Amino acid sequence: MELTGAQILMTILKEEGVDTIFGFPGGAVIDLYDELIRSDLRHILVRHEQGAVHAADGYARASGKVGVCLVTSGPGATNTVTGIATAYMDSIPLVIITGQVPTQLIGNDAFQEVDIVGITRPCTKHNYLVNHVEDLARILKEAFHIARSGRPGPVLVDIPKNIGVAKTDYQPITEVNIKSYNPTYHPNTKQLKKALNLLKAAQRPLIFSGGGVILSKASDELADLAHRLKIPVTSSLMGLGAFPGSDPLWLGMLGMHGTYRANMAVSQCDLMVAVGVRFDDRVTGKTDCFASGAKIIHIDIDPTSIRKNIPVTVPVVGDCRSSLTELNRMIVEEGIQADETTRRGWLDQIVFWRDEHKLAYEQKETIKPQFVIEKLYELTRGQAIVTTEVGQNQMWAAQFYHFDRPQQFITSGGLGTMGFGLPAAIGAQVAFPEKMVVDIAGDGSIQMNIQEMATAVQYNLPVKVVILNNRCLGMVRQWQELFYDKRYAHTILEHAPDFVKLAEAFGARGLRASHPDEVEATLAEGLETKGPVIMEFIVASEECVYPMVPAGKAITDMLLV
Ligand SMILES: Cc1ncc(C[n+]2csc(CCOP(=O)(O)OP(=O)(O)O)c2C)c(N)n1
Repeated sequence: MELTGAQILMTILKEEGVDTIFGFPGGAVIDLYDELIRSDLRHILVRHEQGAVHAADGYARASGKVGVCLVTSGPGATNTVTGIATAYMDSIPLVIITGQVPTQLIGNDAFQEVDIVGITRPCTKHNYLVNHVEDLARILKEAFHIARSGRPGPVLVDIPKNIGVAKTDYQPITEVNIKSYNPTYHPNTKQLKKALNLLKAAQRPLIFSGGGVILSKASDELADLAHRLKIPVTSSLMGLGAFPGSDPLWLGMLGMHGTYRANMAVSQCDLMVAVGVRFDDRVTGKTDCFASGAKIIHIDIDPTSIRKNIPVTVPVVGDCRSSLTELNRMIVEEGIQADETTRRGWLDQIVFWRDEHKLAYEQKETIKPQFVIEKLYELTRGQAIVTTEVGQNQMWAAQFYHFDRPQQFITSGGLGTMGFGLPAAIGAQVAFPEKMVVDIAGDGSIQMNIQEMATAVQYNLPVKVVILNNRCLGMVRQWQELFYDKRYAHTILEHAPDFVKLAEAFGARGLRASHPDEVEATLAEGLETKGPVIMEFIVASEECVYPMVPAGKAITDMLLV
């Protein structure tokens, strides 16, 4: 069958199960868009290409599917870079289609020409420039395969304008085989046996789970391991929700803003089972001191993440879910159980740490941001999909909203991208139109992609934005307060828009609370409103996130309130 490049693109998007794409048109993709309106694919027209990538990313994180976006060449393509890097750092499966100038003009400094393949090489899992229409189908199939398999990630496909209109014979491709790319899903049994022996001998074991557990849908298997052997669980920011926040074995997040008990447990455990993590510096602090008395089992599908930052006793290369399933099977087969007395001692120690330093704040006359999040948790009964911006708002969301299920907490962990939360919330809401989706935001971050309120209103996506307005770039201000003798170099936002009027100008609802006794009613009203809403809370500007481990210090060197 003879098809144009644009028709091949639409055909393959449908074959790959894509129902929605996020994008913004331009000259180089006008032919692709012309074909798109003739297809039954849903297109969400964002207001900035960065928003398109974050929305596709939020859609992918919430649904577990590959997120797709379509943008034009030149500035359209460069505007996607932050979004691509964000997804790359958090291993999120995306396919980004960029338009390119016609093949005969490439290298000519043609209008809106940019070498997006060169620019994104270090922040994509893979990328392609399509030189011949005959290659397009194979490349697109490979792009989806690479994005979603192994350790997922963003893949960019750059399509020159003439390729969109060129015709070729199209034959469906049923199987993708890439010689040099074969991720290891099934773990080595010998390694698992070694891991099992360590588990048998451990007296103070600890599970450290990460984003890989969510990506491989291994939450049930993780809970099975934890419950079977009564092992307490901590996680990275990216792993929140993989293990229920309401489970008695849950310790909270570890690391720079981790709980006291989680960080103490890391320093005192004798075995760490690390699953789907990459030992980021925000987690480990000073690496020499991290779990220094423990043997470490590290399960991960990406062999390059093993022993990258932390020495490991038993590496297990494999998909988290397959590896945990197999490990649990071996535990049952060998009848391994935790020794009651030693385990009780370990769990009692953790309760002692919990009581020694709880996450705490004092709600006095100004609204405390933590109070807003606690109330949000109560009013949404812990069921909302929560996205965040970056900074204190993100850390308080991680600490005070307790996530019980995977894919419920959507945040830019690795890159820490301000402006992520609103478009990501839009993407999550597109994936789940009936669910409550809330972006917990700072007044700084929200201004980075606020234009996407227009997208939310246009498509009637009822996202709720909770702005914790502290009138400053709070997290940087916190570092200046604690480590730079209170020299607040350009972190005070002396002018801000009226967020209520701004919401209204976009055609959304705007609400504001300035006193603690207005918080609950404002949240209730905002959450009950049918369409998109911005709720602004005027919060204490000098509040800091605690515990805090100063950068480069051991994670037991916590500043506490
Ligand atoms: C795009 C981008 N620019 C700069 C930073 C550095 N940064 C990290 S947190 C932060 C402050 C964020 O302020 P705000 O959104 O108001 O949140 P708050 O910390 O006050 O909750 C800044 C500037 C960043 N993470 N991302």
